Amino acid sequence: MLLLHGPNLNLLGAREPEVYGTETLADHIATASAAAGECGLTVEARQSNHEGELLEAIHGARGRCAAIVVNPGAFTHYAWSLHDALAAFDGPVVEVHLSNPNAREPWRHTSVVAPVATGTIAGFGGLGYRLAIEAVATCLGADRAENETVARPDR
Ligand code: CA2
Repeated sequence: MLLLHGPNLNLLGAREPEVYGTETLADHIATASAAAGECGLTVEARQSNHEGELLEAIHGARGRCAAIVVNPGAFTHYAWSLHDALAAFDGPVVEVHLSNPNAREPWRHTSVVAPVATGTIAGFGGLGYRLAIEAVATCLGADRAENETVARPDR
């Protein structure tokens, strides 16, 4: 699965710890990778400050990655190109935010990613990544069970 981070999240741990915590991006990737390992999944982590690079990463995940966990940073609130790219991805998409954008400035209350995400986890800090991986694993497990039922309808 693809774990994607947007702009400025490479600076985590360096500033605004009261909002985003003291953990670094590497810490969150380690949390997600450990949780994924427990579920038999592997994590491919990418971060970019450039919208086009995030789009390329999403396109590159098509047909190759089972799911996407994405914290789009401030692109969450206006990058419709991310919305369109994620809409073209065939698999669970979990939107993660360290803070709770709905409890912050009004401009953070809109997510253009949320309408194309399977679900959103926000406000739980680094725990959100573990919760996101558990959600992905559950979604993928449910898909697998459904396919088995279709493939073997007599069982
Ligand atoms: O809460 C989140 O995870 C956000 O996606 C973080 C974004 C923010 O624009 C979203 O509204 C919510 C910003 C990340 C910026 O991170 C920094 C970390 C350290 C220093 C400066 C910025």
